[in-house]
Amino acid sequence: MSLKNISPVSTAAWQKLKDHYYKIKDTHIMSWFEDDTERATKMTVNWNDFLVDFSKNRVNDTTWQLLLELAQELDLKDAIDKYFGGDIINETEGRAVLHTALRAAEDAQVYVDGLDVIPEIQAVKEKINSFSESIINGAHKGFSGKPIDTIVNIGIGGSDLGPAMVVDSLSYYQNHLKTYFVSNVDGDHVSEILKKLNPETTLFVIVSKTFTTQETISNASTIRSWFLKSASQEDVAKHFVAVSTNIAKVKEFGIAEDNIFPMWDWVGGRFSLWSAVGLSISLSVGYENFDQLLEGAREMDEHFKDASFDKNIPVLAALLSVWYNNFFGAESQAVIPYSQYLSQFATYLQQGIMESNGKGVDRAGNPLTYQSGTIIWGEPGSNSQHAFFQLIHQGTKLIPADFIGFKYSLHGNKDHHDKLMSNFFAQTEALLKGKNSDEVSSEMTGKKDADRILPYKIFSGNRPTTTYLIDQLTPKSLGKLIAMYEHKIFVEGVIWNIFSYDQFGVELGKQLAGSILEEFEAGKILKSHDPSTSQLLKSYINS
Ligand code: G6Q
Repeated sequence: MSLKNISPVSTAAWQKLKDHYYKIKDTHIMSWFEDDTERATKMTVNWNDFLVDFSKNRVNDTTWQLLLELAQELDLKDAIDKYFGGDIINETEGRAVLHTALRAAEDAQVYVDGLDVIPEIQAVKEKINSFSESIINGAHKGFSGKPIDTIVNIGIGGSDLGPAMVVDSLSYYQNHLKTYFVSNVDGDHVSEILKKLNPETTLFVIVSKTFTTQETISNASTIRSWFLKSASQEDVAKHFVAVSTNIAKVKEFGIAEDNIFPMWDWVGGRFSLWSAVGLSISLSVGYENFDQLLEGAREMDEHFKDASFDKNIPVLAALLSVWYNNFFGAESQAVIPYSQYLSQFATYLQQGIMESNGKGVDRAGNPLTYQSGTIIWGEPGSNSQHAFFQLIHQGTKLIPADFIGFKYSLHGNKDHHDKLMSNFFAQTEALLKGKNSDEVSSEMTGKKDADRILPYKIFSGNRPTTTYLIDQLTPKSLGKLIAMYEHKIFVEGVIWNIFSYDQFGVELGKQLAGSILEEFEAGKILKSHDPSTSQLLKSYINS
């Protein structure tokens, strides 16, 4: 069954939220803390090794109650059942959305078209396990008899961002293999990586669900030609494997069936790192750690499915996001991990969040009359404090931010970790409380130009943050965190009454690029273009 089609703006809760917004829009969060000494504990969810503190947000008890009413009126519960149950909720592409099945328990049953998909998932996992083991322990040899020491993932979008982010985030757990990612069709990208490689000891993992993606096939072909300069066609089997649903195309490329790791059309690219798309993760950190990542995601799936909405982390996070997006008119949200390991986390989330919910038509086919989507951005702290934090603290825009930090560092340098975490806590406190003119003027007493400078030194505060305090960055906790954002995306899509799992918005540019490439091949302009593009194409063709 498909998702229900209910416009959020037609609900009673939406109207109540509008009225409520006008009542509380200027209230300072600090005044709510003063009125309610229990606020911090009441608005915190302690779950597993996660402490999620929502209390530094521009919400009071009534806001939460109305947001939860909105979720009820839109029948979020029914949507969650359909999501996990394998219903065709990706209606515009006629597919189920079952990345959750990839991390379901071995004895679970998940049906697609009447077929339980868990046994096939388990079979692919076993293949990932044994293949990873043979590469890591050196049993698998390259064409000259040497063990593999380098992995290159060739893919783009969902076939690159997830594995690249996880491998980087888990680099503490990385084994002796070196891992590179080639994605951009920019030939300089692949050339720079090739400079570092020895064909005798490198394994190439071509990841493409469709196996028709221009960037990936171009990079894979360039790499295969480079490889064949030192090796023969039979050696390809020892050095190239593929992850795809398109077995025929992979074979046509010259990869043996044994070297293909299947995936399924019910796994969306941007949610596919849990499938064989994550092969480079398993190779880099070992299958056990890959399995722990999946286990963490499964625990978050269970929390999302089972916890009541008022204690449900992804539900609360999504409701807050809607609150800021649709009532406060916030355009963007920042994600600031206080861990250098998570430096690619916001980039990864950009695809998941913006490709899923950057939609302008509702589930009835009508243009939206309200905002959807959120612009996501961020960089690790403390670096970002010295970069864009000024705008968050004193700029004119409202930027709700997620702060993600860990109680224990991985290398155990307590001195550094305390410094890092003191910044982590200080920033959210500063964003909350700000600094008023009395505080500034007492600090500036007797200083030259004190009166003139005073307004520039005031911080209004009341800038919302949610704190995710997690015990430690492990494969399991990372799995939980990624799955949390996946479910947040889902809930937001349900509320906005949109289809989150297609991505037609990336098609038009691809089509036009194809026809422009034909013009380059012909050496002249063949089609009609707008005047600006014509001028630019002429300049390029004549260069
Ligand atoms: C993600 C998108 C997109 C996709 C890439 C790569 O949800 O579908 O980013 O992952 O375009 O596609 P292939 O895996 O088919 O090469």
